[in-house]
Amino acid sequence: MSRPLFLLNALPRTTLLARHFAKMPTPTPDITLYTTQTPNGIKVSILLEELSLPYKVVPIDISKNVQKEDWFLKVNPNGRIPAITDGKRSVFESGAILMYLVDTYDEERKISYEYGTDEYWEVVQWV
Ligand SMILES: N[C@@H](CCC(=O)N[C@@H](CS)C(=O)NCC(=O)O)C(=O)O
Repeated sequence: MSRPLFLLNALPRTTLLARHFAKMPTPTPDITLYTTQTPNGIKVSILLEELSLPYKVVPIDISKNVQKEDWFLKVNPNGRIPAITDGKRSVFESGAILMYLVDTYDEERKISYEYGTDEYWEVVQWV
């Protein structure tokens, strides 16, 4: 008997959808942003503000190579800002952070699009 592969397409593929189908509540944000005033850093701040998410900021002085210190490499082994922690999870790479935040917290789709739509894939290309 052939496997019903088409069913895989019906599975929820994003965190938001998975939670929706499992009727799980949106997690409470516990976000710390490690950043400085650069375009990559600022774009994460903009998104956090757009989603009205609470967050703490730890300024990282990249002129003093703070981003290469051992404690920071535990947050981002790549040794660059921006990075975030959300509870025990850490996420680095500005594009990955944007995708993580909208997928986890933009339940009302204020600034993101439903998975699989034309708009969703257009955004992914820019990210
Ligand atoms: N592709 C990365 C680039 C990160 C990056 O290059 N960050 C710079 C500041 S914008 C940095 O930390 N520079 C210091 C270094 O590379 O040591 C992202 O989008 O997050």
